[in-house]
Amino acid sequence: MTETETDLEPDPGTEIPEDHPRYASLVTRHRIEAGVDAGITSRQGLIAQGRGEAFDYLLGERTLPSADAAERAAAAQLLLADHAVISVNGNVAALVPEETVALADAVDADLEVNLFNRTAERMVAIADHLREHGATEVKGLAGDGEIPGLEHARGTVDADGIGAADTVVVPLEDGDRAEALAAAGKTEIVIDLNPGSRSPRTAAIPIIDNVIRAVPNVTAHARDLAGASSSELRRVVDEFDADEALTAAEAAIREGSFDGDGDVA
Ligand code: PTJ
Repeated sequence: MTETETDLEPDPGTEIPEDHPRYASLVTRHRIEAGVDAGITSRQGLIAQGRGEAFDYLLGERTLPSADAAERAAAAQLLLADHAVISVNGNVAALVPEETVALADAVDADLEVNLFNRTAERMVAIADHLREHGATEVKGLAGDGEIPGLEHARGTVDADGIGAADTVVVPLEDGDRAEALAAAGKTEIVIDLNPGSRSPRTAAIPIIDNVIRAVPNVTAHARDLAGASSSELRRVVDEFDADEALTAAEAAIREGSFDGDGDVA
């Protein structure tokens, strides 16, 4: 790590023992907390993480088969796209910077910082953070485009990034923006733990999974599908049923049991 590099790992002495039953959840919390301290994540990001965590708990903190199918369809859609962009906000940057850069490389997508609570300082801090984790080009700072139908700062995008994209990955997206992006004709891939949220319900491909598990799994599927023909990729996308995936996630949440594998502590 360089001197300027942002370290979001636990400080020595506050490390979480790997055999703790809630290890993954506690590491995630720490990363978000450190993201706030580093000026990457907004304080609202802490609340968003808490909300997501509650859904993840009810899902058993696992990738459902329906989410895995969505992740494969997302990989196929990204490989089919003419111009794919992965939107990065303060939570995604704190939780999965390296994994997001790896996904962009695997599917030849652009990375664009796009914030709900946009400040110049956070835009720059996130772009730097992604570069420190291997990104060569990060869009978002030009801010010379608009998503039609949104008030100024929330609609600001790069004209040659999200503005020109045919496919966008929007993890943890706000419902208004997800609807506006869909209305602008983008094929949307949303990652969100809440199957009832407007964003995944708007998406062509809703991924109901923790971004920590989802991003590397989309990359793994993309690597697996790298040699597939366009028609094979199209078939993977067409066979995916968004409504079915949302229903399966909701059923897992409503019908889950605390006695199962996702035991509680
Ligand atoms: O960095 P910014 O300014 O762009 O702000 C980002 C947040 C996430 C704070 C902003 O977009 C926001 O306020 O989002 P919401 O409306 O709170 O929605 C966040 C959604 O993400 C909720 O539906 C959560 O369940 C979900 N979520 C939270 N953590 C995760 C998650 N989904 C997947 N993985 C997570 N780790």
